[in-house]
Amino acid sequence: MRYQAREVGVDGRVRLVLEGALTARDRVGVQDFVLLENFNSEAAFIENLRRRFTENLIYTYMGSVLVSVNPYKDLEIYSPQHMERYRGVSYYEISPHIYALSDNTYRAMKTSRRDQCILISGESGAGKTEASKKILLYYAVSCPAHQRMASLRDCLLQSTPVLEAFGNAKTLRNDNSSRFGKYMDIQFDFRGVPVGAHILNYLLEKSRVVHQNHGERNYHVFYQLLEGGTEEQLLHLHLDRNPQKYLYLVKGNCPRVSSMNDKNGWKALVKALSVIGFTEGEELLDVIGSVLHLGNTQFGEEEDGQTYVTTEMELKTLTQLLGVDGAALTEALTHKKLTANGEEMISPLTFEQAGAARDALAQAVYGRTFTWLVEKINQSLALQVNGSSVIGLLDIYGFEVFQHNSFEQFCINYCSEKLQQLFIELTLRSEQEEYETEGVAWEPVQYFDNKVICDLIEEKHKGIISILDEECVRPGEACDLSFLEKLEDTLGGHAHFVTHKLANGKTRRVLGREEFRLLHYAGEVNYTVTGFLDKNNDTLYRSLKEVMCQSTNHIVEHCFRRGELVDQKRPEMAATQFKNSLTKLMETLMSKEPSYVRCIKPNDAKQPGRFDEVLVRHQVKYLGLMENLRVRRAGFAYRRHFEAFLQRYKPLCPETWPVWQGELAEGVSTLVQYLGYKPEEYKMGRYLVLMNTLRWEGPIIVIQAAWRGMKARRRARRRRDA
Ligand code: AD9
Ligand code: MG
Repeated sequence: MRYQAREVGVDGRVRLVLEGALTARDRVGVQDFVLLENFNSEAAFIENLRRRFTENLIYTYMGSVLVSVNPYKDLEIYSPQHMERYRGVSYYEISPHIYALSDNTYRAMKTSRRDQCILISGESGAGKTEASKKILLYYAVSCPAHQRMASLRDCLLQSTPVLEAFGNAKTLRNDNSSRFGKYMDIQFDFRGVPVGAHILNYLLEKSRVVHQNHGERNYHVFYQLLEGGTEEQLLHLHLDRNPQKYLYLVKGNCPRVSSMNDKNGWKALVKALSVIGFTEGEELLDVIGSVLHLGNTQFGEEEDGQTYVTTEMELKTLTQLLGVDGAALTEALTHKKLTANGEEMISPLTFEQAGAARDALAQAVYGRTFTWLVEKINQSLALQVNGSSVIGLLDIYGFEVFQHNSFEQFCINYCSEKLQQLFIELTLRSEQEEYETEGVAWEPVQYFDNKVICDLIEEKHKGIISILDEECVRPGEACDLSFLEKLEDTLGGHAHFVTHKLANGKTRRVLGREEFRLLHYAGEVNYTVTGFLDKNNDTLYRSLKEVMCQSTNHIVEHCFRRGELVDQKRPEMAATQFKNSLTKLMETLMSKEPSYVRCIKPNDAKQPGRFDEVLVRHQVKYLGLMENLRVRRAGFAYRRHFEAFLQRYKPLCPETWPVWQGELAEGVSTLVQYLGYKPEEYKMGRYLVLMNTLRWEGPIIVIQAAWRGMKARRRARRRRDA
C-alpha cells in the first residue's frame, strides 16, 4: 500500500517527506499508528512512540484515538498561534495534537448535533490533567464568545486553579496529583458558542487532610496560604509561615516541592477566586486555618481515664475561626452522645477516640468545603441562555500503586477499571459486535476483558464493596480483619483475588496477614485492610455535627445542615456511594459520542528525555493499545446510517441531488461509487455504510474535503450574488 508520509509540524514546517524518504520517517516515526507497516508488532509500536518522543512529538494518532506521552517539560506547542493553526483543519492534515482532537470533537458536535465526550485515561502522572487543561483552554479561547457572557470564559479557565489548590497534592507518583475525580460538561448553543458548564466531583481523598505518607504532602492550599498569604491574613488566622509547625503538614516530611511554586499558586488562587466571584473569601480562609489548628489540638488523659484538651490556645483560635461555641466544641471533642431507649446519654471518649474524632472533624470540614467550592464554581458557570449540545470532559485519578495501599487506592483503582471497561465496551466489544449485526465478514480480535475484575469489586452480595458494607453494619465484633476473613471465605479461589492463605492451608509469605492482593488490569496491588471499615463508614459523632450546625461561618453552616441530624436513614457508605456515582457517570458517558486521549508516562523519575521502555511497554499492554490498533487496522471505523449519510452528502453527486427516489442503500452505493471509492474501501451493512479510514488520504478525508469545497463554492457564489 502506498502511504504518504508527509507531516506538517505544528511549527508549520514539513517534517516528513514522501514515501521512500525513509531517513525522515525512520527518525520521527509515523504520526498515525495505523500507518505502521508492522502493525502487529509491539516492538514497532513502542519504537514509533520512542522516536517521536525523542523528537518532542508527544502526540500520535491511532485512528481517532490520541496517544500522548508526558514530556515532563514545557513544549512550545500550545500558543494561540498553534490553536489558530488547528482550527477547522482536518485531522490528518497537520501533526497530531490535543488541539486537533478538541477541534474535531467540537466540529462533530456542531455538525451532528450529538453530545460528545472526551475520555482521558492513563496512570497517575501520565498527563491527564494537563491534557484536560489544554482542551479547556482551546474551547475557552478559540470558540466564538457570547457577548453577554464574556465572563464565562474566564470562569471556565479559573475553575482549574481553585480545584487544583484544594483537590491536588504531591504524591510519590505525581507532584500535582488529582485526589478527586472531575467530570465537566461544557454546554454550547446552536451556533457552537459556549453558554455554560457544570462540574461533577468524585470522592476526594479526605484522609490526606490528616495523614500523608513519607515524601507526600497535604493539599496544596495549606502550603500556598502559609507561603503566599499576607502578614495580616496570617496574623488573623494565628498561623506561622513554617509548615513544620502544623501536625497535619509534617507527616510526609516534605514541606516543599521543587516543581511547585506555592507563592505563585496562592496568587493564582486569590485571582481565580475573585474572577469566579467568591464573596466568602475571608470565611474560606478561616476554614483552611481551622483545619490546621484542629491538627494541633492535642489531648491529655486524667488518672481516672478522662480525656481533656491540653492546647487551650489552639482551641480558642479554632472556635473563633469556626464560629462555634468553645465549651460546646470541647465537650463534643471529648464526649459522645448516645441514645438508648429513647434517652440521651453522654459518654466520655478515650484518648484514642478523641484523636479520631478530631481527625474525622477535620476531614469532614475540608471535604464538605471542597464540595461547597464546586457548587460555587457551578453557580458561576450556570447556563444563562438555552444550551443545545454538550462536550463532556473527564479527568479522573489514574491507576496508582504504592508500597502501602489503602481504601483510597482501592477506590481509585476501581475507578480506573471502570474507565478501562468503558473503553473496551466502546472501542473493542461494540465495534466488533456491529460487524456481526450488520452482516459484514469479520475476523474477531481477541482482547482481555476486565469485566471480571469490575464484577469482583462491585457485584451485589458477592463483590468486595458489598462484603465491606455488610461488615460495616454487622453488630458486635466486626473489624478490618473480620472483613478480610469474609473476603477470603467468599472470594478465595477467584483468579484475581489473593491473600496470604493458600488453598492447602499453608500461607503465602509475600503477603501480610492484613493484606489482600487484587490482580488489576494494570497490575497487581496489595491492599492493607487497616482502616477500611472506618473509612467506608465515614461517620462523624452527632455531637460534633450539632456544634458545626450552629457555626456563624456561612461556609461551615452551609456544609453541616440541621436536616442531617433529624434524618433517621443511614446514608450510603462511602464505597457504595462511589460505586453508584461511577455507574451514573458511565451511563452519562455512554450516551455521548466519545473521543479518547490515552496518556502514557515515560518514566517514574518525572524527568524529561527519559523513555523507559519496560514501563511504556507495560502501559501499552494494559491499555489494550495493540488490540485497539488491530481493530482499527482491520476495520471500517467510520459508520453512518444510510439515511443520515445520504442526507448529508447527496449534494456531492448529481444522481442523488436534490432528491433521491430509490432505496436508501442504493442511493448510498450510487453516491460512494460516484466519488470513486474502491470496493475494499467501504462496506454496505444492513443499515449502515462502513468506511475504512486507514489510508492517509482515506475515503473519509476525500468526502469531507469535497464537502468543504462545495460549501466554500456556495459561500463564494452567495457573496458574488450579493
Ligand atoms: V494523576 O492521576 O492526577 O496523579 P495525571 O493527571 O495523569 O496524574 P498530570 O497531568 O498531573 O498527570 O501530569 C503530571 C505532570 O507531568 C505535570 O504536573 C507536568 O509537570 C507534566 N506534564 C504532563 N503533561 C504535560 C505536557 N503536555 N507538557 C508538559 C506535562 N508537561
Ligand atoms: Mg490529574
